[in-house]
Amino acid sequence: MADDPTRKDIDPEETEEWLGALEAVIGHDGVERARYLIEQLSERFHRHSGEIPYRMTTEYINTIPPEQEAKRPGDYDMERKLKSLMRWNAAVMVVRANRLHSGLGGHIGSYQSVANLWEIGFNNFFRAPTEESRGDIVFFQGHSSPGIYARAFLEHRLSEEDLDNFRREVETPGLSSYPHPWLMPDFWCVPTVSMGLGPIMAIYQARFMKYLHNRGIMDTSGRTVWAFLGDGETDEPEALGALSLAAREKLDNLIFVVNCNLQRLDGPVRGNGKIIQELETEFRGSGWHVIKLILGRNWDPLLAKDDKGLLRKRLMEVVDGDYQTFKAKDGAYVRKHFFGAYPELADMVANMTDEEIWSLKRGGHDPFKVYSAYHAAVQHDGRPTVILAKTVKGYGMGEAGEGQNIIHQQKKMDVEQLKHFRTRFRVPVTDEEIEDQPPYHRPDKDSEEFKYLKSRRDALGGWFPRRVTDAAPLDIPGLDAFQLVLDGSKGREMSSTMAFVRVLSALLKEKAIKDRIVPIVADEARTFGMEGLFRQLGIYSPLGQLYEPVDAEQLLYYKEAKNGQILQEGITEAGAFSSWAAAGTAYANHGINMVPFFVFYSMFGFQRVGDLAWAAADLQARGFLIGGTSGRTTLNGEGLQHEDGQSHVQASVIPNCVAYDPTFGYELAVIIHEGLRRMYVEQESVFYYITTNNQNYEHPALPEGDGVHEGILKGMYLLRKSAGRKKARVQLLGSGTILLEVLAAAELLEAEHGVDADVWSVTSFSELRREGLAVDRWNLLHPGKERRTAFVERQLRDHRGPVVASTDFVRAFPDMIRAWVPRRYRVLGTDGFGRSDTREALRRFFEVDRYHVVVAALSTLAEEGTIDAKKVREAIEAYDIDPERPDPWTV
Ligand SMILES: Cc1ncc(C[n+]2csc(CCOP(=O)(O)OP(=O)(O)O)c2C)c(N)n1
Ligand SMILES: [Mg+2]
Repeated sequence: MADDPTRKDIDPEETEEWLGALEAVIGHDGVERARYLIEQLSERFHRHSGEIPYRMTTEYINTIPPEQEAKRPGDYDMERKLKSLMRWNAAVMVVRANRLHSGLGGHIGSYQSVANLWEIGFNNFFRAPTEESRGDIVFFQGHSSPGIYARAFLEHRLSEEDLDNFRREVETPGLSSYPHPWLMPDFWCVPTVSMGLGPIMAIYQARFMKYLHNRGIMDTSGRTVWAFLGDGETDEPEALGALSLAAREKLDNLIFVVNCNLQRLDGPVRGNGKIIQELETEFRGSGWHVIKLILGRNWDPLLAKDDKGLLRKRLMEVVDGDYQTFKAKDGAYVRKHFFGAYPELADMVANMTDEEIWSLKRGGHDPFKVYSAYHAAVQHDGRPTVILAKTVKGYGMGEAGEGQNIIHQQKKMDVEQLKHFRTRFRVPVTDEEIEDQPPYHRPDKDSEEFKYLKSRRDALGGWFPRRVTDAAPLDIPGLDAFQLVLDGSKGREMSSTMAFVRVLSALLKEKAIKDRIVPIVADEARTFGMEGLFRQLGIYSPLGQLYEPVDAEQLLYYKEAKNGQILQEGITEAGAFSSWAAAGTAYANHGINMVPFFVFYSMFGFQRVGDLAWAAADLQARGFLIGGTSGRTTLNGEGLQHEDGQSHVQASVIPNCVAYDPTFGYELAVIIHEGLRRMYVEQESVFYYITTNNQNYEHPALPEGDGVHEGILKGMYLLRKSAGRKKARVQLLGSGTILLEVLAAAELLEAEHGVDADVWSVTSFSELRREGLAVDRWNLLHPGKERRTAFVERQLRDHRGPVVASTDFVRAFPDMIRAWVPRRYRVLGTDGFGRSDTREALRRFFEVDRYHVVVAALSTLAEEGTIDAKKVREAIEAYDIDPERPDPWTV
């Protein structure tokens, strides 16, 4: 209870007796016996009080006692020298960038706090990909990237020019601000910096590696996922939200290192408390192995002298806000305000100089302590480990910001500050050089420094990080593998989700590819009719199935298996998405192509975990995202929070996301087949988002005829050509289930209104838009050359009449192609809040049912002068439409 000064020891003699007895047991029978006795005591206490007699936290000192520390290999002086050069070059790089162009940004202070934590990893632990193994995956705290570049510079992987092009990526092959595989595809393996996403992706990556192993796809034993995160970052729900999965699945291939510099951007993380103690509770409560690394080795002699526990008490009672202030002051201040709180403590340091007091290090800055913590973490079996390492933000920067609240955004250092920093880290550059333009410093390739750096890395497989993409392409089946779907449902009604399940089932029968498929669900498999796969493929569980499933008697029982293929994530879209991203980047991180299909409730996709989708795009993840239950009026009973009418707009802004809103099974089959070809044969870094729905209807066979296949992929094709020769003719466009309303509207127009209607199935407004934009841009930049025509225009130009498009998404979706529609264009969509009712009622409410399509077509024809406005009025009346009702998006 040392962290609660209000608890008084009312009988110290009795306390001493108990403690003495404990010491005796440990000395005589060992710690396991002592643990047994304490547990017995604890249970007895619980029986009497209903409470547990302890807290989740331990003392505010290192978890690993000095006598249990592993000895650190390597050349201490050399490593310190190299680290100092990295500190210097990283700082100079940001300073130079901002001298040239203030506003480019960059961070200096964070790397200074994490440098030692990373260097111990680089010199002793992080394994690079080799022929034998793909090595470790490290999620580096993103805004400390200058330190990684500074290291790559010393490694002669980057040049001075590269460093000068930090954050300048447009005209030059510069260095990206943060780890972005998209921008530096041979370097960064995983993106970080949208805080919280690194940690959750690291957990699911470690889990995916176990999955690959347990399924017998590849041996991933001995490989580790490291995630470095900030203490401020741990406030993001994603950062700590999946901790229990890591413990439950015994991810001993996972190590978190939280860089506890006690500060975030604006100020202290927990000024009035202790972030390390708080995190200790969180992680321990979630079942992790916790290693606190608070004090450097020069505290050890003081702690050894602390027989009354006063120093421990003091360490515990000081809050983080004060610890931060201590580091922003000096040794005299620490003597007075830390040790001076108790005369005994003041005596303890009486013979130390202020400098010696000042140099009492925090654990994260002590290479010996960090090595021993990592060593213990790597050795630990059966559980993930977190290292809570206490550091100083802006370490060594002195007046330039060390421990100051402004340090996070410090991008500049003046000449005097740089000189101080140079001297502090003994960097061989002169005052004159600094005054002129602070120079980088790099020992050349035959220096002892370079040789040392290289030898340490050679022992760990080579330079790091390094992204390698040498996975063999997959042997994908021909389109006829999906013949069952291509032939249509033959009178049977089914949803497009069901058609998708048929496509997936067909793929799971293909020998060459079936093992590579990774079906992922977040507790909605039954919603999508996928429960049949439970038994067929098994649900992955590292424990197998330890119980008799309640439905064991049934054919399709809930089967969990160690080699199960389905990732059933439970209700965590963020987790499922992270699994999808891990599987979708196996081609780079594991050297093997995997084909993930994450099938989810469309509303809880892009808008729920949109930032993860963006990160996956940066990661160059490949795979399929299936937004089931899509369409604002198609999922009708679930109401406002469930009915997705916008995911296609959200998907459309991700540059390498290829999105489709198909209606029929054959469209889906053609799209998925092409996706497989592009992603796994051509190995393009795109991913597919396909919406499916839960409305049952008949699916026709793939129409014969030119251009259908191409049109499906490009985004539109003529589905129904009117044979009529009337004066009034319209072109009706539709997607998803609303295409069915459009087809019905075409019938009504011909039968009741004397208008011929051609109907187009638009599988992708967003792909059509992309093609149109490219054509536009070409035309803009090639004046005088023969003008190119967009696909939309080419498709529509020989078909007479105004154009009306209707979808189950907001109007912004069909509006995407407005620029290339060669005639009057009207769009119908589902702008507004969803609500529950029948599909008919909802479509009427949002004005996307067949009657509104008819009225929109007639109205557009009237505007063009082809028919009389009276005809529109009559239709409005005949269909009982209230022209005075408020706009649906306002109610
Ligand atoms: C989701 C998100 N929100 C905000 C930011 C902006 N940001 C970058 S670093 C930072 C502070 C980080 O503090 P901490 O995690 O403690 O890391 P430190 O720099 O102290 O090591 C913030 C707010 C971000 N990158 N991502
Ligand atoms: Mg911090």
